[in-house]
Amino acid sequence: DYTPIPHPPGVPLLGNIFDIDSELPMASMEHLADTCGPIYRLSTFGVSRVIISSHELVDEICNEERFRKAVFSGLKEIRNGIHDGLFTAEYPGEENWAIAHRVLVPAFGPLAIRGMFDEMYDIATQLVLKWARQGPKQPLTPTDDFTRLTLDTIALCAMGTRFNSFYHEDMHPFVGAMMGMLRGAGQRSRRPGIIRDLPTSDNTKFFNDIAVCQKTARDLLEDRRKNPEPEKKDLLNAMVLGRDPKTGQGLTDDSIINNMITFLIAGHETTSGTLSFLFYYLLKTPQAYKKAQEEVDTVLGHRKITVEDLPKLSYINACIREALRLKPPAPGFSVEPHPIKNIEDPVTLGNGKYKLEKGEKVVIVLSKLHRDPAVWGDDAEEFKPERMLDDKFEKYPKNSWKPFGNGMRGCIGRPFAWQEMLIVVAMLLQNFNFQLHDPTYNLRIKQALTVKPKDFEIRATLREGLD
Ligand code: MNH
Repeated sequence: DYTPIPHPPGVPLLGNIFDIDSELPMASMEHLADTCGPIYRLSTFGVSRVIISSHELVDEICNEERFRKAVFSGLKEIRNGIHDGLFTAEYPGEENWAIAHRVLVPAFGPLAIRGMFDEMYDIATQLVLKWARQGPKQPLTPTDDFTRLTLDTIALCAMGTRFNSFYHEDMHPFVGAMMGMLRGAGQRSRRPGIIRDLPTSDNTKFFNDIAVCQKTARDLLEDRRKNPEPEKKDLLNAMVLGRDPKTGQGLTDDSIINNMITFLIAGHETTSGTLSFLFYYLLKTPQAYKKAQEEVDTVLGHRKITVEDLPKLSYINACIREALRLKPPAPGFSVEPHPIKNIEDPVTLGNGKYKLEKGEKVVIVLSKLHRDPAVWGDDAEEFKPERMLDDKFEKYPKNSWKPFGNGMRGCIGRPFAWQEMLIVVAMLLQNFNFQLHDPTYNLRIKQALTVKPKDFEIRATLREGLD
């Protein structure tokens, strides 16, 4: 006997579409968790999935013997553009995932990331200069500028190309096409299947945007092959020159192109969202802001940041972890029963308590997991970086903090993003004093593939005595 999984009633045929705000689907899933509990079922257009949000349940689906990443909804649509690239590959099944994973793991390792310090620093100085020039009265839109920062950084480090986003109001054509592709993927995932196959102008634009991304990436690859730069340690070289230690194979051109675009997609919004949320929380939590700035002043003083400084920024490190806990920019991920290893029939959750229907996927709502009082206590809603200092952080139960996803399909770019964020946060706090443009601003969210603050504006005053 199984316990029934709560299921908001919905309407015939369309199911729960009116329970989900199409602009803010994740917020709807969070609210439904408040009324339905840590596990519930939603169906739309005849497809149902199970939404979970307690640590106990998430811990269960993190078992990679039983579950694997599910590529569906928005991710399935993005697959039209990046196919079996790392982020959207169906694995097991698509062997290109395993080959690219083995080739790229060292390229994203600590040593390789250290080698990218100068390039990350270069882009961060462009942001500092821009804000310095705006002066203290000008409202700044950190979310847009952090997106310029993360795009330019990943483009430079991944493909050795400069978008120079700080020097243009309008986007580089590749960026425009990539954003169009992400927007299109989101829209398409909220429509019934038959509409996706019609030659509507939206669909035509979606596939045009994909073609532009693919063409730009292919040109960059061909350029690198014609003009090799063997001493360059970027991700493109890692993919062009790298050989799979297991099979000896190199990556195919298609796989390189898919992964180049993948890094841009996976690597920019998440990092810029984290930085934006972090500044929001710092500005709303003056004592944490003060500690973070004091740390920068102690570690750096007035001198230029170096790669050796990064491990000393332990409070800022904790601030980033805490921002990722409260507002994970990739607000969820999905799994399904492992097609080979999981031989349960039926598949269950809650230690046999709940039964999944055949083919049902499971969606993890991270912001709820990250507030589970069983792990985080009664002050789970508060921004308290102290709880994320190393000695405490290491003691939280396994699978209670998952902003980077799970297991072998977890984020490969984590050390990259982490270094990039430490550098820019330290440089900004070193050079500026910040305040909210509107002191009464409270966090509002906009959602695409990821979530970001909406209408978040700050002002930046250059600090005395710093050049
Ligand atoms: Mn990243 C996978 C979050 C930065 C490249 N990333 C994931 C997943 C999450 C995630 C969650 C798992 C998604 C899923 O299960 O469907 N990523 C983040 C966050 C940041 C981030 C919160 C920044 C903060 N990611 C980056 C950066 C890059 C990158 C930077 C590239 C330079 N991420 C990836 C890739 C994958 C991924 C590639 C897919 C890994 C795989 O499945 O093999």
